[in-house]
Amino acid sequence: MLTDKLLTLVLVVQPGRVLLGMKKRGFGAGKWNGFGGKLLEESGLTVDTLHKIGNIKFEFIGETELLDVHIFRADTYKGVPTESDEMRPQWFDTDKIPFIQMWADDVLWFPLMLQKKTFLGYFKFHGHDVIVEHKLEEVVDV
Ligand code: 6OG
Repeated sequence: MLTDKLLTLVLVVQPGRVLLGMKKRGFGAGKWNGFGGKLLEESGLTVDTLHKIGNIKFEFIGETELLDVHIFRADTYKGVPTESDEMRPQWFDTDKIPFIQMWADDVLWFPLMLQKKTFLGYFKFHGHDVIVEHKLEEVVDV
């Protein structure tokens, strides 16, 4: 039986660039990613408006937890991106996003995010690197 685990993921996006954090420990360590709600605070930033842009469910073969990740975009922020024990923030030009060092699903939905589109997805992973099945659709509203 699969149990749902709700998670949030926030992408701070400005014209031509996106803020990512290098996850230093825990789930997804060694990968660049957006920020979990708590990690955004820990990285020295606050955001005013979060636009809900997507929902992706992740299944990992052999594991009983289904990650139900709610994805938000922030176009403005306050504060200075600051390294914490968990995350090292860095801006990337949108044509130089380090997909090689990111979760394998990101290369598929980041283009939708950058075009300010909304989407629903499902990804089934074998281990942490291989996608064996996926669905991704643009929707009018999430
Ligand atoms: P914490 O352990 O930091 O929550 N997350 C994923 N993000 C992407 N881009 N792809 C995935 O593919 C992900 N699986 C989880 C959700 C983990 C953070 O990582 C995100 C959370 O923001 C499998 O609390």
